[in-house]
Amino acid sequence: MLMFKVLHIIILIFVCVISGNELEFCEVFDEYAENSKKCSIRNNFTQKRYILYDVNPPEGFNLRRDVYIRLAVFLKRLIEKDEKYQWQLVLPPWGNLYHWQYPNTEFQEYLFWENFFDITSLQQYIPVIEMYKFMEEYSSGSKEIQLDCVYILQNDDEMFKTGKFEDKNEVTNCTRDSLQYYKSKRHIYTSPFWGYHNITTRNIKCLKFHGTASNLYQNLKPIQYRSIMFDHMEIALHDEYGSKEYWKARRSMRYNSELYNIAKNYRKTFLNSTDENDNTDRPADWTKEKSRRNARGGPYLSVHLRRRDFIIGRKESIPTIKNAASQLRQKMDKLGLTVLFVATDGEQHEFEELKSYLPQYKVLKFVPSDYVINKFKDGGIAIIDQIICSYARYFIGTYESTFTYRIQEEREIVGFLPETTFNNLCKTDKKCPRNGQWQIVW
Ligand SMILES: Nc1nc2c(ncn2[C@@H]2O[C@H](COP(=O)(O)OP(=O)(O)O)[C@@H](O)[C@H]2O)c(=O)[nH]1
Ligand SMILES: [Mg+2]
Repeated sequence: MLMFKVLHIIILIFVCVISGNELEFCEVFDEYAENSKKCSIRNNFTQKRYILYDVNPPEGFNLRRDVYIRLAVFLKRLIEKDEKYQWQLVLPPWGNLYHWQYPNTEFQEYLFWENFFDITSLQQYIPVIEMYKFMEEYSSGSKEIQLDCVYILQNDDEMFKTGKFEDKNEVTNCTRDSLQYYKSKRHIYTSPFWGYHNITTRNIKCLKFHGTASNLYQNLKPIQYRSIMFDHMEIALHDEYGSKEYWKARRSMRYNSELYNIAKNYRKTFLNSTDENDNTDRPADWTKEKSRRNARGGPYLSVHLRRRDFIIGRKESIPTIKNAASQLRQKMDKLGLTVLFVATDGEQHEFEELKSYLPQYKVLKFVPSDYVINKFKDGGIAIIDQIICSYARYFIGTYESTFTYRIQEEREIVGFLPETTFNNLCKTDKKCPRNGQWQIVW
Protein backbone atom coordinates (compact mmCIF):
# COMPACT_ATOMS: atom_id res chain seq x y z
CA MET A 1 0.00 0.00 0.00
CA LEU A 2 2.78 2.38 1.05
CA MET A 3 4.68 1.41 -2.08
CA PHE A 4 1.69 2.41 -4.17
CA LYS A 5 1.42 5.76 -2.44
CA VAL A 6 5.10 6.51 -2.98
CA LEU A 7 4.81 5.49 -6.61
CA HIS A 8 1.79 7.70 -7.00
CA ILE A 9 3.67 10.69 -5.59
CA ILE A 10 6.63 10.04 -7.86
CA ILE A 11 4.35 9.89 -10.89
CA LEU A 12 2.63 13.09 -9.83
CA ILE A 13 5.95 14.92 -9.51
CA PHE A 14 7.02 13.59 -12.89
CA VAL A 15 3.83 14.81 -14.55
CA CYS A 16 4.17 18.24 -12.96
CA VAL A 17 7.75 18.64 -14.13
CA ILE A 18 6.77 17.68 -17.66
CA SER A 19 3.79 19.96 -17.89
CA GLY A 20 5.99 22.67 -16.39
CA ASN A 21 8.37 22.20 -19.29
CA GLU A 22 5.55 22.54 -21.71
CA LEU A 23 4.86 26.03 -20.45
CA GLU A 24 8.34 27.14 -21.28
CA PHE A 25 8.45 29.25 -24.43
CA CYS A 26 10.00 27.42 -27.27
CA GLU A 27 11.65 29.66 -29.85
CA VAL A 28 10.62 28.37 -33.19
CA PHE A 29 12.49 30.54 -35.65
CA ASP A 30 14.07 28.27 -38.18
CA GLU A 31 17.53 29.77 -37.95
CA TYR A 32 18.03 28.92 -34.30
CA ALA A 33 19.02 25.30 -34.58
CA GLU A 34 19.68 25.08 -30.88
CA ASN A 35 16.17 26.21 -30.07
CA SER A 36 14.63 24.08 -32.76
CA LYS A 37 16.21 21.10 -31.09
CA LYS A 38 14.68 22.14 -27.80
CA CYS A 39 11.35 22.41 -29.55
CA SER A 40 11.58 19.03 -31.09
CA ILE A 41 12.38 17.46 -27.75
CA ARG A 42 9.37 19.13 -26.21
CA ASN A 43 7.09 18.57 -29.15
CA ASN A 44 7.97 14.96 -29.56
CA PHE A 45 6.71 14.42 -26.11
CA THR A 46 3.16 14.72 -27.25
CA GLN A 47 1.98 13.82 -30.72
CA LYS A 48 -0.97 16.16 -30.57
CA ARG A 49 -0.88 18.97 -33.11
CA TYR A 50 -3.47 21.70 -33.27
CA ILE A 51 -4.63 23.59 -36.33
CA LEU A 52 -6.56 26.77 -35.67
CA TYR A 53 -8.04 29.16 -38.18
CA ASP A 54 -10.01 32.33 -38.70
CA VAL A 55 -11.81 33.96 -41.61
CA ASN A 56 -11.93 37.52 -42.95
CA PRO A 57 -14.06 39.40 -40.36
CA PRO A 58 -16.84 40.63 -42.72
CA GLU A 59 -17.66 37.12 -43.96
CA GLY A 60 -21.01 35.68 -42.91
CA PHE A 61 -21.99 32.49 -41.18
CA ASN A 62 -22.65 30.45 -44.30
CA LEU A 63 -19.40 31.15 -46.10
CA ARG A 64 -17.65 30.27 -42.86
CA ARG A 65 -19.33 26.90 -42.95
CA ASP A 66 -17.90 26.38 -46.41
CA VAL A 67 -14.41 27.28 -45.17
CA TYR A 68 -14.79 24.60 -42.49
CA ILE A 69 -15.33 22.01 -45.23
CA ARG A 70 -12.11 23.06 -46.97
CA LEU A 71 -10.22 22.46 -43.75
CA ALA A 72 -12.07 19.28 -42.86
CA VAL A 73 -11.21 17.60 -46.17
CA PHE A 74 -7.62 18.81 -45.88
CA LEU A 75 -7.34 17.39 -42.38
CA LYS A 76 -8.95 14.12 -43.37
CA ARG A 77 -6.32 13.60 -46.09
CA LEU A 78 -3.54 14.76 -43.79
CA ILE A 79 -4.49 12.17 -41.19
CA GLU A 80 -4.57 9.42 -43.82
CA LYS A 81 -1.11 10.44 -45.02
CA ASP A 82 0.58 11.25 -41.76
CA GLU A 83 -0.04 8.84 -38.94
CA LYS A 84 2.74 10.09 -36.75
CA TYR A 85 0.83 13.02 -35.30
CA GLN A 86 -2.60 13.38 -33.80
CA TRP A 87 -3.96 16.27 -35.78
CA GLN A 88 -6.84 18.20 -34.29
CA LEU A 89 -8.86 21.01 -35.74
CA VAL A 90 -9.78 23.67 -33.21
CA LEU A 91 -13.24 25.07 -33.92
CA PRO A 92 -13.16 28.88 -33.96
CA PRO A 93 -15.92 30.30 -31.75
CA TRP A 94 -18.56 32.38 -33.47
CA GLY A 95 -19.03 36.00 -32.63
CA ASN A 96 -19.66 39.54 -33.75
CA LEU A 97 -20.87 38.65 -37.20
CA TYR A 98 -21.96 41.56 -39.30
CA HIS A 99 -25.47 40.21 -39.91
CA TRP A 100 -26.24 39.34 -36.33
CA GLN A 101 -28.80 41.89 -35.26
CA TYR A 102 -29.38 41.51 -31.59
CA PRO A 103 -27.86 44.66 -30.14
CA ASN A 104 -25.96 43.44 -27.11
CA THR A 105 -22.67 42.41 -28.69
CA GLU A 106 -21.37 40.48 -25.72
CA PHE A 107 -24.45 38.38 -26.07
CA GLN A 108 -23.27 37.07 -29.43
CA GLU A 109 -19.60 36.48 -28.71
CA TYR A 110 -17.70 33.33 -27.81
CA LEU A 111 -20.40 31.03 -29.16
CA PHE A 112 -19.13 27.51 -29.43
CA TRP A 113 -19.92 25.19 -32.28
CA GLU A 114 -22.02 22.98 -30.03
CA ASN A 115 -24.64 25.77 -30.02
CA PHE A 116 -25.23 25.19 -33.70
CA PHE A 117 -23.77 21.82 -34.66
CA ASP A 118 -23.63 18.29 -33.37
CA ILE A 119 -20.02 17.86 -32.30
CA THR A 120 -20.20 14.07 -32.24
CA SER A 121 -21.24 14.09 -35.90
CA LEU A 122 -18.36 16.38 -36.81
CA GLN A 123 -15.99 14.10 -34.92
CA GLN A 124 -17.13 11.14 -36.95
CA TYR A 125 -15.41 12.81 -39.87
CA ILE A 126 -12.31 14.43 -38.38
CA PRO A 127 -10.98 15.13 -34.87
CA VAL A 128 -12.32 18.52 -33.90
CA ILE A 129 -12.25 20.21 -30.54
CA GLU A 130 -13.93 23.31 -29.23
CA MET A 131 -11.77 26.29 -28.35
CA TYR A 132 -12.38 25.96 -24.63
CA LYS A 133 -11.21 22.35 -24.75
CA PHE A 134 -8.11 23.36 -26.67
CA MET A 135 -7.37 26.07 -24.12
CA GLU A 136 -7.66 23.55 -21.32
CA GLU A 137 -5.49 20.96 -23.03
CA TYR A 138 -2.88 23.29 -24.36
CA SER A 139 -2.33 25.70 -21.53
CA SER A 140 -1.47 23.15 -18.84
CA GLY A 141 -2.95 25.51 -16.32
CA SER A 142 -1.24 28.68 -17.50
CA LYS A 143 -3.43 31.69 -18.26
CA GLU A 144 -1.61 32.70 -21.40
CA ILE A 145 -1.88 30.58 -24.50
CA GLN A 146 0.91 31.14 -26.92
CA LEU A 147 0.44 29.81 -30.43
CA ASP A 148 3.63 28.56 -32.04
CA CYS A 149 2.99 30.09 -35.43
CA VAL A 150 0.31 32.23 -37.06
CA TYR A 151 0.18 32.46 -40.85
CA ILE A 152 -1.81 35.30 -42.35
CA LEU A 153 -2.81 34.28 -45.84
CA GLN A 154 -2.87 36.97 -48.51
CA ASN A 155 -3.90 37.01 -52.11
CA ASP A 156 -1.17 37.73 -54.59
CA ASP A 157 -2.36 40.99 -56.16
CA GLU A 158 -0.05 40.46 -59.11
CA MET A 159 -1.94 37.30 -60.12
CA PHE A 160 -5.23 39.13 -59.97
CA LYS A 161 -3.78 41.88 -62.21
CA THR A 162 -2.31 39.56 -64.81
CA GLY A 163 -4.99 36.86 -64.55
CA LYS A 164 -2.21 34.23 -64.52
CA PHE A 165 -2.96 32.02 -61.56
CA GLU A 166 -0.55 29.45 -60.25
CA ASP A 167 0.06 27.79 -56.90
CA LYS A 168 1.99 29.96 -54.53
CA ASN A 169 3.14 29.68 -50.92
CA GLU A 170 5.60 32.45 -50.26
CA VAL A 171 6.45 34.04 -46.93
CA THR A 172 6.55 37.82 -47.41
CA ASN A 173 6.95 40.88 -45.27
CA CYS A 174 3.79 41.68 -43.40
CA THR A 175 2.32 44.97 -44.48
CA ARG A 176 0.52 47.23 -42.06
CA ASP A 177 -2.66 46.24 -43.85
CA SER A 178 -2.21 42.55 -43.22
CA LEU A 179 -1.53 43.18 -39.54
CA GLN A 180 -4.37 45.66 -39.12
CA TYR A 181 -6.24 43.53 -36.60
CA TYR A 182 -3.16 42.54 -34.60
CA LYS A 183 -1.58 44.44 -31.75
CA SER A 184 2.05 43.99 -30.84
CA LYS A 185 4.04 44.81 -27.75
CA ARG A 186 7.61 43.69 -27.35
CA HIS A 187 7.29 41.08 -30.13
CA ILE A 188 4.20 39.55 -28.61
CA TYR A 189 1.09 39.78 -30.71
CA THR A 190 -2.41 39.84 -29.31
CA SER A 191 -5.96 40.15 -30.72
CA PRO A 192 -8.06 39.42 -32.66
CA PHE A 193 -7.84 35.69 -31.71
CA TRP A 194 -11.63 35.34 -31.58
CA GLY A 195 -11.82 37.95 -28.82
CA TYR A 196 -9.56 36.10 -26.35
CA HIS A 197 -7.07 38.45 -24.77
CA ASN A 198 -5.00 35.62 -23.34
CA ILE A 199 -4.18 34.06 -26.72
CA THR A 200 -0.92 35.40 -28.11
CA THR A 201 1.90 34.56 -30.48
CA ARG A 202 5.47 35.64 -31.04
CA ASN A 203 5.60 34.28 -34.50
CA ILE A 204 3.49 35.79 -37.27
CA LYS A 205 4.23 35.07 -40.91
CA CYS A 206 2.49 36.59 -43.86
CA LEU A 207 2.00 34.16 -46.66
CA LYS A 208 1.20 35.03 -50.26
CA PHE A 209 -0.92 32.07 -51.02
CA HIS A 210 -2.72 30.71 -54.00
CA GLY A 211 -3.99 27.17 -54.26
CA THR A 212 -6.07 24.57 -52.52
CA ALA A 213 -6.06 23.91 -48.80
CA SER A 214 -3.76 20.88 -49.07
CA ASN A 215 -0.98 23.17 -50.32
CA LEU A 216 -0.85 24.53 -46.80
CA TYR A 217 0.72 21.23 -45.76
CA GLN A 218 4.26 22.54 -46.21
CA ASN A 219 3.67 25.15 -43.50
CA LEU A 220 2.65 22.78 -40.74
CA LYS A 221 6.20 21.84 -39.67
CA PRO A 222 5.04 19.58 -36.87
CA ILE A 223 8.53 19.07 -35.51
CA GLN A 224 8.72 22.75 -34.66
CA TYR A 225 5.13 23.74 -34.16
CA ARG A 226 2.60 22.18 -31.92
CA SER A 227 -0.06 24.77 -32.64
CA ILE A 228 -0.46 26.75 -35.81
CA MET A 229 -3.13 29.09 -37.00
CA PHE A 230 -4.16 30.15 -40.49
CA ASP A 231 -5.82 33.52 -40.62
CA HIS A 232 -7.84 34.46 -43.72
CA MET A 233 -8.41 30.81 -44.36
CA GLU A 234 -11.03 31.71 -46.98
CA ILE A 235 -8.12 32.37 -49.35
CA ALA A 236 -7.31 28.67 -49.59
CA LEU A 237 -9.57 26.89 -52.08
CA HIS A 238 -11.37 23.57 -51.90
CA ASP A 239 -9.30 20.52 -52.73
CA GLU A 240 -12.24 18.59 -54.02
CA TYR A 241 -15.23 20.83 -54.43
CA GLY A 242 -18.36 18.78 -55.01
CA SER A 243 -16.62 15.38 -54.70
CA LYS A 244 -17.77 12.45 -52.58
CA GLU A 245 -15.32 13.55 -49.91
CA TYR A 246 -16.70 17.09 -49.97
CA TRP A 247 -20.19 15.72 -49.40
CA LYS A 248 -19.03 13.47 -46.59
CA ALA A 249 -17.62 16.47 -44.77
CA ARG A 250 -20.81 18.36 -45.52
CA ARG A 251 -22.99 15.52 -44.25
CA SER A 252 -21.03 15.43 -40.99
CA MET A 253 -22.23 18.98 -40.31
CA ARG A 254 -25.43 17.92 -38.63
CA TYR A 255 -27.05 20.66 -36.60
CA ASN A 256 -27.57 20.66 -32.86
CA SER A 257 -30.42 18.20 -32.33
CA GLU A 258 -32.49 20.72 -30.43
CA LEU A 259 -32.59 22.94 -33.52
CA TYR A 260 -33.93 20.02 -35.58
CA ASN A 261 -36.56 19.42 -32.90
CA ILE A 262 -37.70 23.04 -32.85
CA ALA A 263 -38.03 22.94 -36.65
CA LYS A 264 -39.84 19.61 -36.45
CA ASN A 265 -42.41 20.97 -34.00
CA TYR A 266 -42.94 24.04 -36.13
CA ARG A 267 -43.47 21.94 -39.26
CA LYS A 268 -45.96 19.73 -37.48
CA THR A 269 -47.88 22.56 -35.82
CA PHE A 270 -48.04 25.12 -38.63
CA LEU A 271 -47.20 23.33 -41.86
CA ASN A 272 -48.87 19.96 -41.49
CA SER A 273 -45.51 18.37 -42.19
CA THR A 274 -44.06 15.24 -40.59
CA ASP A 275 -41.22 12.99 -41.68
CA GLU A 276 -43.57 9.99 -41.90
CA ASN A 277 -45.98 11.75 -44.26
CA ASP A 278 -43.31 13.54 -46.24
CA ASN A 279 -40.90 10.63 -46.62
CA THR A 280 -38.06 12.64 -45.16
CA ASP A 281 -36.91 10.35 -42.37
CA ARG A 282 -33.14 10.26 -41.91
CA PRO A 283 -30.90 7.93 -39.92
CA ALA A 284 -29.72 9.51 -36.68
CA ASP A 285 -26.15 8.75 -37.73
CA TRP A 286 -25.02 10.52 -40.90
CA THR A 287 -22.58 7.76 -41.79
CA LYS A 288 -25.60 5.46 -42.26
CA GLU A 289 -27.27 7.74 -44.79
CA LYS A 290 -27.77 6.48 -48.31
CA SER A 291 -28.38 7.95 -51.71
CA ARG A 292 -32.04 8.51 -52.50
CA ARG A 293 -34.30 10.78 -54.52
CA ASN A 294 -37.73 9.94 -53.15
CA ALA A 295 -38.22 12.59 -50.46
CA ARG A 296 -41.60 14.24 -50.89
CA GLY A 297 -41.45 17.13 -48.46
CA GLY A 298 -44.21 18.90 -46.55
CA PRO A 299 -47.20 20.48 -48.33
CA TYR A 300 -45.69 23.95 -48.54
CA LEU A 301 -43.43 25.99 -50.74
CA SER A 302 -40.44 27.58 -49.02
CA VAL A 303 -38.58 30.65 -50.11
CA HIS A 304 -35.35 32.24 -48.96
CA LEU A 305 -35.97 35.91 -49.48
CA ARG A 306 -32.62 37.60 -48.96
CA ARG A 307 -32.87 41.36 -48.41
CA ARG A 308 -30.73 43.89 -46.50
CA ASP A 309 -27.24 44.21 -48.03
CA PHE A 310 -28.32 42.18 -51.09
CA ILE A 311 -30.85 44.86 -52.13
CA ILE A 312 -27.97 47.29 -52.46
CA GLY A 313 -25.08 45.05 -53.45
CA ARG A 314 -26.96 42.78 -55.84
CA LYS A 315 -29.48 45.03 -57.51
CA GLU A 316 -29.11 43.03 -60.72
CA SER A 317 -30.70 39.92 -59.29
CA ILE A 318 -32.90 40.90 -56.32
CA PRO A 319 -36.58 41.41 -57.21
CA THR A 320 -38.94 43.89 -55.63
CA ILE A 321 -41.25 42.39 -53.00
CA LYS A 322 -44.14 42.75 -55.41
CA ASN A 323 -42.33 40.90 -58.14
CA ALA A 324 -41.19 38.19 -55.75
CA ALA A 325 -44.82 37.72 -54.66
CA SER A 326 -45.91 37.30 -58.26
CA GLN A 327 -43.21 34.66 -58.93
CA LEU A 328 -44.18 32.78 -55.78
CA ARG A 329 -47.90 32.89 -56.61
CA GLN A 330 -47.29 31.45 -60.07
CA LYS A 331 -45.25 28.60 -58.67
CA MET A 332 -47.69 27.74 -55.88
CA ASP A 333 -50.58 27.68 -58.31
CA LYS A 334 -48.69 25.42 -60.64
CA LEU A 335 -47.86 23.01 -57.80
CA GLY A 336 -51.29 23.23 -56.16
CA LEU A 337 -49.81 24.50 -52.90
CA THR A 338 -51.46 27.12 -50.71
CA VAL A 339 -48.95 27.45 -47.89
CA LEU A 340 -45.79 29.53 -48.15
CA PHE A 341 -42.97 29.44 -45.62
CA VAL A 342 -40.74 32.50 -45.76
CA ALA A 343 -37.18 32.60 -44.46
CA THR A 344 -35.91 36.12 -44.65
CA ASP A 345 -33.52 38.61 -43.16
CA GLY A 346 -35.86 41.36 -44.34
CA GLU A 347 -37.68 43.89 -42.20
CA GLN A 348 -41.07 43.11 -40.75
CA HIS A 349 -42.69 45.62 -43.12
CA GLU A 350 -41.23 43.78 -46.11
CA PHE A 351 -42.75 40.55 -44.86
CA GLU A 352 -46.10 42.32 -44.34
CA GLU A 353 -45.89 43.72 -47.84
CA LEU A 354 -45.26 40.26 -49.27
CA LYS A 355 -48.25 38.92 -47.37
CA SER A 356 -50.45 41.72 -48.64
CA TYR A 357 -49.86 40.57 -52.23
CA LEU A 358 -50.80 36.98 -51.37
CA PRO A 359 -54.11 37.25 -49.48
CA GLN A 360 -55.47 33.93 -50.68
CA TYR A 361 -52.46 31.93 -49.34
CA LYS A 362 -51.25 31.08 -45.89
CA VAL A 363 -47.94 32.96 -45.56
CA LEU A 364 -45.82 32.13 -42.53
CA LYS A 365 -42.46 32.75 -41.00
CA PHE A 366 -40.76 31.34 -37.93
CA VAL A 367 -41.09 33.60 -34.89
CA PRO A 368 -38.64 32.56 -32.17
CA SER A 369 -39.64 32.42 -28.50
CA ASP A 370 -37.55 34.28 -25.92
CA TYR A 371 -36.07 30.93 -24.96
CA VAL A 372 -34.87 30.32 -28.54
CA ILE A 373 -33.53 33.88 -28.89
CA ASN A 374 -31.60 33.61 -25.64
CA LYS A 375 -30.27 30.15 -26.21
CA PHE A 376 -29.57 30.01 -29.94
CA LYS A 377 -29.44 33.65 -30.97
CA ASP A 378 -29.30 34.87 -34.57
CA GLY A 379 -27.18 31.94 -35.73
CA GLY A 380 -29.56 29.30 -34.37
CA ILE A 381 -32.67 31.09 -35.62
CA ALA A 382 -31.15 31.23 -39.10
CA ILE A 383 -30.47 27.49 -38.94
CA ILE A 384 -34.06 26.78 -37.91
CA ASP A 385 -35.21 28.78 -40.97
CA GLN A 386 -32.82 26.76 -43.11
CA ILE A 387 -34.06 23.44 -41.75
CA ILE A 388 -37.71 24.33 -42.34
CA CYS A 389 -36.87 25.39 -45.92
CA SER A 390 -35.07 22.13 -46.50
CA TYR A 391 -38.15 20.01 -45.76
CA ALA A 392 -40.55 21.79 -48.12
CA ARG A 393 -42.00 20.16 -51.20
CA TYR A 394 -40.44 22.90 -53.28
CA PHE A 395 -37.78 25.48 -52.55
CA ILE A 396 -36.93 28.79 -54.16
CA GLY A 397 -33.76 30.56 -53.06
CA THR A 398 -31.88 33.77 -53.66
CA TYR A 399 -29.32 33.99 -56.42
CA GLU A 400 -25.72 33.74 -55.15
CA SER A 401 -26.59 33.58 -51.47
CA THR A 402 -24.53 31.12 -49.45
CA PHE A 403 -27.49 30.90 -47.05
CA THR A 404 -29.48 29.49 -49.98
CA TYR A 405 -26.63 27.15 -50.98
CA ARG A 406 -26.61 25.53 -47.55
CA ILE A 407 -30.37 24.85 -47.85
CA GLN A 408 -29.87 23.33 -51.28
CA GLU A 409 -27.14 21.05 -49.94
CA GLU A 410 -29.37 19.94 -47.10
CA ARG A 411 -32.15 19.08 -49.55
CA GLU A 412 -29.71 17.08 -51.64
CA ILE A 413 -28.79 15.09 -48.55
CA VAL A 414 -32.43 14.54 -47.49
CA GLY A 415 -33.09 13.16 -50.98
CA PHE A 416 -35.27 15.53 -53.00
CA LEU A 417 -35.40 15.70 -56.77
CA PRO A 418 -33.02 18.44 -57.95
CA GLU A 419 -35.78 20.28 -59.82
CA THR A 420 -37.54 20.96 -56.50
CA THR A 421 -34.36 22.47 -55.06
CA PHE A 422 -32.25 24.41 -57.54
CA ASN A 423 -34.54 27.34 -58.16
CA ASN A 424 -34.08 30.97 -57.36
CA LEU A 425 -36.06 34.17 -57.48
CA CYS A 426 -35.48 36.18 -60.61
CA LYS A 427 -35.02 39.91 -60.88
CA THR A 428 -38.08 39.93 -63.17
CA ASP A 429 -39.78 37.34 -65.34
CA LYS A 430 -37.56 38.35 -68.22
CA LYS A 431 -34.31 38.69 -66.35
CA CYS A 432 -33.30 35.57 -64.59
CA PRO A 433 -29.75 34.66 -63.56
CA ARG A 434 -29.48 31.03 -62.47
CA ASN A 435 -27.46 29.44 -59.70
CA GLY A 436 -25.45 26.37 -60.64
CA GLN A 437 -26.68 22.92 -59.63
CA TRP A 438 -24.24 21.25 -57.30
CA GLN A 439 -25.79 17.85 -56.88
CA ILE A 440 -24.79 15.40 -54.20
CA VAL A 441 -22.23 12.65 -54.84
CA TRP A 442 -22.41 9.52 -52.68
N1 LIG B 1 -33.04 34.02 -39.75
C1 LIG B 1 -32.62 34.32 -40.97
N2 LIG B 1 -31.45 34.97 -41.12
C2 LIG B 1 -31.04 35.24 -42.39
C3 LIG B 1 -31.82 34.89 -43.53
N3 LIG B 1 -31.14 35.29 -44.61
C4 LIG B 1 -30.01 35.86 -44.18
N4 LIG B 1 -29.93 35.85 -42.83
C5 LIG B 1 -28.87 36.38 -41.96
O1 LIG B 1 -27.93 37.06 -42.76
C6 LIG B 1 -26.73 36.32 -42.86
C7 LIG B 1 -26.34 36.27 -44.32
O2 LIG B 1 -25.00 36.09 -44.46
P1 LIG B 1 -24.35 34.78 -45.06
O3 LIG B 1 -24.51 33.72 -44.08
O4 LIG B 1 -22.99 35.20 -45.44
O5 LIG B 1 -25.17 34.44 -46.39
P2 LIG B 1 -25.21 35.29 -47.76
O6 LIG B 1 -24.68 36.65 -47.47
O7 LIG B 1 -26.66 35.28 -48.13
O8 LIG B 1 -24.36 34.58 -48.76
C8 LIG B 1 -27.02 34.94 -42.29
O9 LIG B 1 -25.92 34.33 -41.74
C9 LIG B 1 -28.11 35.25 -41.29
O10 LIG B 1 -27.56 35.74 -40.09
C10 LIG B 1 -33.05 34.20 -43.31
O11 LIG B 1 -33.77 33.85 -44.24
N5 LIG B 1 -33.40 33.95 -42.03
MG1 LIG C 1 -22.43 36.84 -46.94
